[in-house]
Amino acid sequence: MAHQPFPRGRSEGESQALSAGEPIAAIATPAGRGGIGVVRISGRGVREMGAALLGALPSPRVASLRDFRAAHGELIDRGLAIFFPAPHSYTGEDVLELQAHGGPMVLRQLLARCVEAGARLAEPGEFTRRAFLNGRIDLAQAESVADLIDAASEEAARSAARSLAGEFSRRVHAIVAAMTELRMHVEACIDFPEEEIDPADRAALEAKRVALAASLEAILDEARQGAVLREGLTVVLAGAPNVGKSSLLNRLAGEEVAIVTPVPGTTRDYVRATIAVEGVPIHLIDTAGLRDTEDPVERIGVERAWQAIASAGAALVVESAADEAQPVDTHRFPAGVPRARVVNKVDLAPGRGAQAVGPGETELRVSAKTGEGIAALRAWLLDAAGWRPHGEGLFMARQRHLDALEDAKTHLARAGEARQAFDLMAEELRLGQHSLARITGEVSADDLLGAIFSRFCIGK
Ligand SMILES: Nc1nc2c(ncn2[C@@H]2O[C@H](COP(=O)(O)OP(=O)(O)OP(=O)(O)O)[C@@H](O)[C@H]2O)c(=O)[nH]1
Ligand SMILES: [Mg+2]
Repeated sequence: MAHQPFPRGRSEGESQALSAGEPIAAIATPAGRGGIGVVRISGRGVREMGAALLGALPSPRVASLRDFRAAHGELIDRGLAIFFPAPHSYTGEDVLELQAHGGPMVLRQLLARCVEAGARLAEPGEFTRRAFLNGRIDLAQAESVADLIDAASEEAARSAARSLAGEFSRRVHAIVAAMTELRMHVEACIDFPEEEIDPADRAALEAKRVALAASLEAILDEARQGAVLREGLTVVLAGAPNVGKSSLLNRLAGEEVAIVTPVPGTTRDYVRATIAVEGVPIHLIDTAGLRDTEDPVERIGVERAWQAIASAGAALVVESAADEAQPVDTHRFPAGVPRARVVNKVDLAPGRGAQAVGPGETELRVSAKTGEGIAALRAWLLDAAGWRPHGEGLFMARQRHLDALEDAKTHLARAGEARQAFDLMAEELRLGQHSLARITGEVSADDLLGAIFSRFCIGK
């Protein structure tokens, strides 16, 4: 776990909760049976509870084999107990971890024993929330705990781990420091009449501002890429019946997700599958073939297909090289959404289907049957997601972080426009700093914290 590199997180109304340090307990391992299961307690009175449960409190940070006993002395289990005295613990409070056998009954009894001894059940994310409130980690790091747990690909896990280690926060802090310096420089100018300010000084100020804007843009770019890794892209497969949309979905997913038959109108509902392309989650939606039909069920399917098209982040407009062209009304596709013409079944008609490609339109020739062209299709999907291959790791950023960085960028640009009005410039810089401070949680509102931590799992 990271040391304490940053000022401690604070928010109005939180200070009581912090000083209270009510003891909380939770099963920290997932539900179900496993080799081991962990019950964790944190807060006031942990020492006494530990002594009652274990006979005596183990030495700090030493894994000690102990009997875990019920109130009346009966044995619940035998396992390892580790005591982490405050402030050197996950939450910054006294923490006791009990590693028992991972059976639901054992863990439930242990948890009940902790509650009986005075702890209350922890809310989702409450341990991590305390870690934040006690300054063990900042808000961006706390969020990356959840991201690391939820990571769906190695790349996502790596970037979450980097954020958790504080790399993202350090970069944000470096920018805040540069902004503070610039602001001091600007404020020093406020008291002088315009004509007394040395033009060289004025140029130095502008150079600093431009350099700052560049580093802000760089971190924003990395954060955007991190967000791609986290959110991915939703892509709809659309086109006339029987062109091979479902076959393409199955080919991309590597398994038979959707039903494929030679009968036009096979797919009537949407079928979803999420694939990872270089770690980027691509959420594919296969839809009913677009055509006018009397069949009431298929009709609903076609309506749903149009809904999926309207909300997707990118579209693959599939047609068949082997069949008569069945044009799809691409005017009904939302403008500005990346779109590719995918000519499928090229194994049947290698030469056919090639058409003049309009500006900004991509044509991909593929075969769901043989796999031809699928690599290029995957590459197109990555590109549409906004992904660029990176040598270095990224930060696992959330929309909240991107918004704050964008805000800071806007204020910095406005500071540039303020030109000689130094007081306006200083104010914009102050607002920019404030936006950045929201990322690490140095200024944060209670409702924001509630929104962030409530999405955690219990015991974290
Ligand atoms: N030879 C060849 N046949 C294909 C290819 N892709 C799909 N097919 C065949 O085309 C037929 C229709 O495929 P589907 O994947 O069900 O087509 P669809 O676009 O999902 O059709 P609907 O759900 O009815 O809209 C099936 O018989 C597939 O086996 C391909 O690349 N090559
Ligand atoms: Mg289908």
